[in-house]
Amino acid sequence: MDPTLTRGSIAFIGIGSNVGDKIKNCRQAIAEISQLRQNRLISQSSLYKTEPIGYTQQDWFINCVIEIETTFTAYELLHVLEDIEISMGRKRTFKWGPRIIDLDILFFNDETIQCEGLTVPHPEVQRRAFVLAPLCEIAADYTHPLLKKSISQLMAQLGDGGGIEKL
Ligand code: PH2
Ligand code: MG
Ligand code: MG
Repeated sequence: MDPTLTRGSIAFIGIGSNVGDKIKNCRQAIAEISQLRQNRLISQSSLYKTEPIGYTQQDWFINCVIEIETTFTAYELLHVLEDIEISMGRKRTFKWGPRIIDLDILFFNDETIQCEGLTVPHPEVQRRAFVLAPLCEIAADYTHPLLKKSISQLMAQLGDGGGIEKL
């Protein structure tokens, strides 16, 4: 078989930053993910300025979502994303606290994975306008493998997408 025809997996990655030069951090993360020969950037949403969710006593975020084709497994991709977070200076503080860069696997093909350190689909997707709005731009018709609803249906279901602004 011609190896150039073998296809990898499709992954959607949520990107967020609320420390330092947030836009630059998101762009750098996208560049670093795309530069790996195992990955190919397929599409990229707009950047959004978003209000902090969960722990609200922190600065606003820049968020976006990308779609990649990858020959990494979900676990390999998780570790690659963690390495990029660390190389960009991310320090572990507390759950939902401020971060230079946060790289979350949202979906991996239509797989469901539940193990130490990795839950796919990301369990918060359907509750977060800062994920659904950018996803809607690049994958409105993708069906959530557990909820069996499209991204646009989940967005409509969430209702008020308040607290987010497309840049
Ligand atoms: N990430 C969190 C917690 N809260 N709020 C916004 N607006 N954007 C985020 O990326 C975000 C958040 C934990 O990952
Ligand atoms: Mg996150
Ligand atoms: Mg994370």
